[in-house]
Amino acid sequence: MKTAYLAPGVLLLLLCVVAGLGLVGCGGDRAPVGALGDAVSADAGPDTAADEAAAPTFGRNLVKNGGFEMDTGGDGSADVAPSKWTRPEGKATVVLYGAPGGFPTASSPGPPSRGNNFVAGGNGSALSRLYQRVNVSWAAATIDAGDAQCIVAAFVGGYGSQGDSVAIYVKFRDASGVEIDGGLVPNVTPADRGNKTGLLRRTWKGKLPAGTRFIDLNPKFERVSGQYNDAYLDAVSLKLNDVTP
Ligand SMILES: [Ca+2]
Repeated sequence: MKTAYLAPGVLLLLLCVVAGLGLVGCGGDRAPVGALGDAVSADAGPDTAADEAAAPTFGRNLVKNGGFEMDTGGDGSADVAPSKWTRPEGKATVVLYGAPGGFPTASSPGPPSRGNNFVAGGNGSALSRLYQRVNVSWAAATIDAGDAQCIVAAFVGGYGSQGDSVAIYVKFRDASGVEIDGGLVPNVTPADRGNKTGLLRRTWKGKLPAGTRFIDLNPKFERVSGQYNDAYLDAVSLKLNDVTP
């Protein structure tokens, strides 16, 4: 299921598309970030019921089941929908690290605290999407003052030299649900991974536009080769920081 020829032209096209998309963000940069509570260890752990019940605050991961640990991961062929996410398209599925067939293992490049599971684009799904809406109205005063920084991070990756990849489209919406701006957590190419199976960290950060009340996360898994969509995702986090001068 993992053998197919990836035309170099296809890969180049993908790179161009991603580069182009990067130009339409809302001014946020995608440089590595290390300050402002963006430590890797703080956003890559397994989720718990206590995590979910806690009130949202600045500096805290606001994504539910961002580590995909709420369900029992399958072997990749079994369809396991991730809790707290909807699937507008395709069948992205929860998979165990180390599942047979060449999936990422506990020792592949990936989150330092990866838990048991990640999500793959799924069997027979050329295009898979996940969706989760995060309510940030609790931070309205800081957002409307222009002092709320948003950081979205995830580990994204793929299989060997194959070009299947996932990027996260981020949409900022006002109280009426109207999209007012957006950002992109970029994908990882086979070249980025050194043609090795695994996941690398990608981030997007920027200030939220005044009026933002909801942030939509839309991971998009795109298959380039083979029958199986080997775009991999784990450790999704979204944090707000109060950067009031
Ligand atoms: Ca995980």
